[in-house]
Amino acid sequence: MKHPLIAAFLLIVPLLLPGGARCDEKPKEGTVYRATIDTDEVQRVEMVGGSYFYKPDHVIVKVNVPVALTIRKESGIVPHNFVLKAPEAGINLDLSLEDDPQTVRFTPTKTGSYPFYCDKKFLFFPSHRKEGMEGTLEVIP
Ligand SMILES: [Cu+2]
Repeated sequence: MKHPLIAAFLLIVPLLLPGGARCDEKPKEGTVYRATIDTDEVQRVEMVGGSYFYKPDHVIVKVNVPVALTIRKESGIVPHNFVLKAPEAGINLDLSLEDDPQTVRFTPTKTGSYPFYCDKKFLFFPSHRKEGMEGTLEVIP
């Protein structure tokens, strides 16, 4: 028979699983968003991150046109972030997502496909990125 402490631990672990109750919010398939250039020459993108997704998770923008990315976190206690490291394209983003939207600005200087992801990880569980919290910024001519 199991030690009572182990039994208690096994009971508690599911309660601590990040986002367990919110899995249904994850889109079944990826979503693509193709940015348009506003009259002020800015490409505006809105995004939500949560357990374990970004929506949209495939964003298409034009090269050498400023991007204003407004991103927020789905409600809940699980922390998430947004990491996009593409120094070759002039992009270096690493921000903690908040419930309130925040806007970051950057200008992609090189065409290509660049991954973004959440690098949060809870104890011995797989990283959020491994759980599917990643996407692609596609920079087109
Ligand atoms: Cu995350």
